[in-house]
Amino acid sequence: MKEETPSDQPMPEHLLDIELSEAKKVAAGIPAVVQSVKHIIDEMPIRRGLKALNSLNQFQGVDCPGCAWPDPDDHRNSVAEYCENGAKAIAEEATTKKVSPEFFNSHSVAELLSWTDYELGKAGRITHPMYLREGGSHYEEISWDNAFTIIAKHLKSLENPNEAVFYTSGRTSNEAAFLYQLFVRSYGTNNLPDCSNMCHESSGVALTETIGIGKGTVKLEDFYNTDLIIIAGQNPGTNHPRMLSALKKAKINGSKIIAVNPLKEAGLLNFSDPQSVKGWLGQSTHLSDQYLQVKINADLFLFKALIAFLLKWEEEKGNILNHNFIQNHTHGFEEMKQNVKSYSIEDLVAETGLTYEEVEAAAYKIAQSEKIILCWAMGWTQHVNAVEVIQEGVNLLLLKGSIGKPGAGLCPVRGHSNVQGDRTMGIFEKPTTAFLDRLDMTFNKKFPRNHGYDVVEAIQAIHTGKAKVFVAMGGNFISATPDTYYTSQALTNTNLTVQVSTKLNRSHVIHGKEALILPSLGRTDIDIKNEAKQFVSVEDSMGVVHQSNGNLKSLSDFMLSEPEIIVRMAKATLDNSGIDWDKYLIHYDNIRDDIERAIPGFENYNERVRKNGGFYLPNGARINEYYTHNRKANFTVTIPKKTEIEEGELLMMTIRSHDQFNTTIYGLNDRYRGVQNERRVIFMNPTDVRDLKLAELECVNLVSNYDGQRRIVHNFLVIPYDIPQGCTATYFPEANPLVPIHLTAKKSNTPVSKSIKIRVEKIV
Ligand SMILES: Nc1nc2c(c(=O)[nH]1)N[C@H]1C(S)=C(S)[C@@H](COP(=O)(O)OP(=O)(O)OC[C@H]3O[C@@H](n4cnc5c(=O)[nH]c(N)nc54)[C@H](O)[C@@H]3O)O[C@H]1N2
Ligand SMILES: Nc1nc2c(c(=O)[nH]1)N[C@H]1C(S)=C(S)[C@@H](COP(=O)(O)OP(=O)(O)OC[C@H]3O[C@@H](n4cnc5c(=O)[nH]c(N)nc54)[C@H](O)[C@@H]3O)O[C@H]1N2
Ligand SMILES: [Mo]
Repeated sequence: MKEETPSDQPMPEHLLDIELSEAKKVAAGIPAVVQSVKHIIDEMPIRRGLKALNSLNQFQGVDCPGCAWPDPDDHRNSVAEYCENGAKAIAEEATTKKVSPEFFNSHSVAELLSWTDYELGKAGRITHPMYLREGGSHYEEISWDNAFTIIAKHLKSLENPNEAVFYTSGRTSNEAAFLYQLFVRSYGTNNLPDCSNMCHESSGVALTETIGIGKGTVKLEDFYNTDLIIIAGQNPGTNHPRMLSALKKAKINGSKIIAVNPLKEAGLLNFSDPQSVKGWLGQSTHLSDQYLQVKINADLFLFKALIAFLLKWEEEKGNILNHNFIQNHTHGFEEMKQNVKSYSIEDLVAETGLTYEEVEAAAYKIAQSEKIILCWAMGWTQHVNAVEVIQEGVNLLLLKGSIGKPGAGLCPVRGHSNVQGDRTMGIFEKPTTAFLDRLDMTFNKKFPRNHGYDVVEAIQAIHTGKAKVFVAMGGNFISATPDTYYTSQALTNTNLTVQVSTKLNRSHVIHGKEALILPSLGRTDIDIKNEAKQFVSVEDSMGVVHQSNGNLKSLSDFMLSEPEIIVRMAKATLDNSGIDWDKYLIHYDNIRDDIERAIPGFENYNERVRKNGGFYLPNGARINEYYTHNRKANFTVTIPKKTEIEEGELLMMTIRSHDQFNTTIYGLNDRYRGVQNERRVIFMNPTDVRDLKLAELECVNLVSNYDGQRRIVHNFLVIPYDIPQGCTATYFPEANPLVPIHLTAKKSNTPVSKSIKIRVEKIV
């Protein structure tokens, strides 16, 4: 067996300041308002905070960088069209704390490496471009021109453009994303991995195969006119809090809700609306009518069982399935039916950790509903069989004809605020021929055809020396990716790492031989070009494209907008691209004009994006047009497999606490789950705690063991918790070193961050 991997995050000293309390049963309410205000005043003068918050999600305001949940089409609250975690996202970005050249002067890279992600992020906004020379101990200030010269020198010196990798995180605007892919493809590669590869890639693959579009099919208004909402593998109370307002409205209009989750998440139980008088009085709306506390990654068994009930009742009494829809719009019904019937319901249910009666009751609610919305997020996308799980969900909706009509449909709830838009703009390592053909026509060029690396392939390519330069448009690659030790070995091998960033993070201190940090304006910052205020645009989780207008003066004159950084990088690197890069910085309308020419659905972009609320992109499945190979919505035959667990092993999911945005740690509390002051924790079933002879708050090491490689993280505190036996939860990114690089979802290659086999080791 290979030796242990020294890949832990630095160990905080405060480990034993932890406080536990009862897990909450109601989300939001007054505590959410209090927290919003607290996070803002910790970071900036209150006037600046109010200015940012008051414009958040308003028609001509800032699009919240918090998540991709859509804004209401019709009505916006004139105050507070945002949530607690939106306020935290604003506090984080609009902070007046500065990471200046003096900061880097007084803290060496080696010292910063000993800071936790939380401490790094809290240092403030990066104000100047910084350069770390080969062998250097400190980042030094550098001019923008010199920074671009260094990038160009490295990119031009590669033997082959495929030796460079260009990552994107999901906050990048449509305008910046379009320019970025244009630059990268003009340079000569499709190496455009993005955070989607670790996020909803499985949804994109599953949906493209079955309904011909890699996006969801619902609009927000569908929530207000539906019979049943199923929310599986998603924690909206923390990660999409504004969804709770939509759920509340759905409930008032008579919809039922079924939650499918190993944890009893507060935001799926009850919602106390801080924007209503009742909420202020402490009254709340009960959300889930049924809570299926399923075992980790047993959803495929569960959904097969639900379908088996529907098929059984259809045979017994009829009137359960939508035969018209199945006949007119789908393909593969008989095969799917025969497959499901080959399993016994009892056997399927036995794998879920639920009782027969519970599953039957859920199936009954489904049978009775004509309009169903299915929502899911990372609890479904980050398993080996993620694509199949989602496709089984699609099967269920197809049986009920719950796609392509109002009040029903598929709703993969996206993460980053513009992750969906970035894909639409061509941030994709596997672009379609249709996309490239149209890009060729628009620019009268021939762009490269061979597919590039996704996130996992990129890490492997860098590790083996096939890729040598790494550029990131936002994000925090080292903390977001799996197998932290392996990935850090890879990154430190590169000739150059370039991070376009707003805040300091671990990817700045785990770097290539040379490294650049390029500070960019964020969503909240005013962006002026040619004396005119510019806006950018984004696409939300439901395919609405709309503007985002920053309204705060930036902290430093040395930050550049992402479009400007990309244009200047392109001009420094490309000798004869034949593209008029300068025009894009005269006015961003010029970028949008080229997007309109290159990408379908953006007709009259500049005009339509200026309308309040923006515009919807075309979505075939929403109107029963399926752009699949057979022009039908396709049923899928899936084969559920049990995760083989050995004696003493437990299954671990890595999840988000209430005080973080991905790798950005806002604070050390997870209020709804009743954990204060600590993130190095493992939630365990009390019986497992007892069987393993552990005690509450005992400090343990966590070990995973794949292919003879022992991976370990140290010093986690045990929290007995209401979670099914055999299942555990830790926070992302602290547990990422345990996720092996090669353990990825079939077809989507997404790291399996939600079902890792681990052992809990006592510290002796
Ligand atoms: N405040 C805040 N907002 C965010 C983010 C953030 O970090 N903070 N991140 C953004 C991003 S990029 C994304 S992708 C989304 C993520 O949003 P979520 O997907 O809600 O995020 P996770 O915390 O990963 O939660 C996964 C949920 O799935 C459940 N789960 C895990 N495994 C399984 C399983 O096998 N079956 C079932 N049924 N459930 C399971 C977990 O218990 C948890 O409730 O949120 C976005 N919004
Ligand atoms: N174990 C485990 N791993 C996971 C997950 C999990 O659930 N479990 N979730 C995965 C998911 S769903 C995702 S989406 C990824 C997230 O992966 P990433 O998107 O790479 O990570 P973030 O933490 O969102 O990136 C935060 C950094 O982005 C920069 N930033 C913020 N705003 C801007 C901006 O406007 N412009 C620029 N240029 N930079 C900006 C800041 O410097 C900040 O430090 O992580 C994945 N990793
Ligand atoms: Mo995500």
